[in-house]
Amino acid sequence: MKKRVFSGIKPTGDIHIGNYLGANRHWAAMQDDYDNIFCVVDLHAITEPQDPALLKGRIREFAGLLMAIGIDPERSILFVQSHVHEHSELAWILNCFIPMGWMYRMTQFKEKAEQQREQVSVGLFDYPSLMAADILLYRTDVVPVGEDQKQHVELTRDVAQRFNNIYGETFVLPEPLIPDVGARIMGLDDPTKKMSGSEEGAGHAINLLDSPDMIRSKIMKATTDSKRDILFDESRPGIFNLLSIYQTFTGEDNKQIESRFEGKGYSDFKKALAEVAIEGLRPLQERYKELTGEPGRIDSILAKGAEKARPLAEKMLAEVQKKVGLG
Ligand code: ATP
Ligand code: LTN
Repeated sequence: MKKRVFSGIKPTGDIHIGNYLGANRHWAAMQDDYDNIFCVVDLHAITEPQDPALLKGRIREFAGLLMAIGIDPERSILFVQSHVHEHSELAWILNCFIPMGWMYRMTQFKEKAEQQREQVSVGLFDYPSLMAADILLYRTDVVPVGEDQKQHVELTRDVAQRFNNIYGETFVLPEPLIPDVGARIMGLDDPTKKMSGSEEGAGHAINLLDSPDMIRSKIMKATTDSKRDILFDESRPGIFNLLSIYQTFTGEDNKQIESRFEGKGYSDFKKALAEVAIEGLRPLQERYKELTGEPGRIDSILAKGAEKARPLAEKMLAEVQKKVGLG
């Protein structure tokens, strides 16, 4: 029996190379080794204000992009979170087993709450409980995510363990799986901040559907420093980030890359990086165009995905309800 993988992506902003290099590309590459479930987490998206028409379009766009990256609906279940209502129901039950103190420690909430101040919703605070429900509903062993989600997977383990201690073996304890390189791609305009779909600045992120000219322009304007050498030096976050992006696209090691650019300037390196990124994204952009050319194709794949996910989720939720004494 293969181990179960579950991961999710929130349909907000645009999918950027941080998502792709840190998470989605690994999901596609590991499909044959695991029993996979991938989810477009629209209920997580509404923890922050969304335009309804835009959100609806993005859910489809994100699903299409995941397929273009290589998620194969024949080999993996791909569905939309809100199509399987058991996610919300299990999240409520888990809410009642998560101490407030654990939630207060979540750094992603602290960062977002600081930006949003009094606009911040209870849903955003409770986000990790819904994420725990996503993972625990499917007896997940492995959760491939970027570095920023590690704390949420750890909280999921903790609540699973707590529930199991009270009611006996119920949930599988999941492990996060974090890539060695690319786990934390930083913003091009500010390499001290994680590249994020919620940042507004035009030069912040390279999006998966960006044209070659957009990619060139964003990379040429990326923030570096006043030094010259092109070295993997973590104390120089701008050039370090660009080198990491180069490395994740090419798969070459540090030494190979450093020697290729020895004696060259930042501008030469940036030009080379832009071409590597353009070529790296071209195949998936072409596949995306093909997929969206057929009306209804993505919707029908998502409907089938939900049909496959639903019986698994129903079974787990029924077991939990019974143990807790509901109904
Ligand atoms: P936001 O910053 O708006 O909350 P996001 O851009 O981080 O959203 P998510 O949907 O939260 O996007 O993330 C999807 C996946 O991509 C997660 O596994 C996450 O860890 C990973 N990821 C997101 N940003 C990066 C990044 N800058 N570097 C590496 N991985 C990332
Ligand atoms: N919180 C995650 C998205 C997400 C997720 C999940 C990832 C929601 N549910 C379950 C893995 C497993 C994020 O912001 N990237």
